[in-house]
Amino acid sequence: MKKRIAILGSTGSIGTQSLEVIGRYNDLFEVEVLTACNNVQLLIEQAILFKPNAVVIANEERYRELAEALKNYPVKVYCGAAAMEQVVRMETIDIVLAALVGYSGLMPTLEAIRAGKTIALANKETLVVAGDLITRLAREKNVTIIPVDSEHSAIFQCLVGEPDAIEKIYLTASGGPFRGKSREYLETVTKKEALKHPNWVMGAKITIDSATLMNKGLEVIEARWLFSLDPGQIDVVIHPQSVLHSIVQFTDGSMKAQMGLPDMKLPILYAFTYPERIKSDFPRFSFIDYPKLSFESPDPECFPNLFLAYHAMRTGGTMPCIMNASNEIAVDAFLNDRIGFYGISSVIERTMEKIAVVRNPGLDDYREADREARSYACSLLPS
Ligand code: MN3
Repeated sequence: MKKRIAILGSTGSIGTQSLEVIGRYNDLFEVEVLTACNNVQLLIEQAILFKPNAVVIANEERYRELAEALKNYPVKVYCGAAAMEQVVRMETIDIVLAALVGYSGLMPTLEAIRAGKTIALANKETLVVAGDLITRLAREKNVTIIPVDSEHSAIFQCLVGEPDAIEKIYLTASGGPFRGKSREYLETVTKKEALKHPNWVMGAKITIDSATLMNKGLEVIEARWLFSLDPGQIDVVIHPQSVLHSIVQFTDGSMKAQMGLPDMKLPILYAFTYPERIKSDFPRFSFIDYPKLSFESPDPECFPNLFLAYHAMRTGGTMPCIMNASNEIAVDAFLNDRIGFYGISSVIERTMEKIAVVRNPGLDDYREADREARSYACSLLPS
């Protein structure tokens, strides 16, 4: 039986790469649902090519265009945020790939878990915002969350067969385009420079997060929930070659790392085939091409966002949600040339200082924290 996959965010970077994987191994997988926010043209092309059962466009204004283009195909067409949350419950879905960007991934992922679907998780913000709630619900519903983020896929793969003897984990970080640069230099960098990632091709939001190291901060919090770790068990090491995707150190001091070429199609394929591995024809790693692997500590002076994320994680409650919301606002402002590189950290820090943290939050507390943090972060932006 083919595994039937719903892709939330099919027109983004992870979405398109996962469709490449599905297309290449179409004897194993088929597309059941595709959803996108705005990119109606690409969604139409994908729907015609992959013949899903249903498609959803989140932006309701694009519905007519989508429905018109697909009227002669046997594809159900829906629109709006509510449809996104409903469509994941379809009987015929085996795996939901959560590849939306930011906070918007939370509700559909939550619904998919409620419906008992296996989750391939590429949307790290879902766990950053509401990790305790999400992981608790997943345990209750006996739902497996398979990480697609390359570092977490690495840890997940290292833990196969021995999940319980973790002493600590090391998440590797490429360091982004500004590794080794001075604070002075970073004061004046532009979005154009920030959008040039050395190793990974990704969407704009995550690429800026990689440049500020907030991406690694989000991943630290993501790892905490995925692998039930204490904050002190998670370390970050800069590894510019992006070949060791992350490392587990076990209680006896032994370490396991997962390695490979930096290509998201690998963790995507693993998430789709788990618990099995299949033969792939992806390019193979050559040691000779990488004669030197190097490691450094992250620089707290230059990249305060990573340390803000540790602070948010240790504070707990709604603080990571507040941090995430203000980061989304700040990154968007940076991408629109409204603030500079360190304006991002400043907006986040000031929002984290201002908004009151709720301990033991429920879903409504997270929603409220997100709303409040966004509104306050916006008020800090130059008009
Ligand atoms: Mn990653």
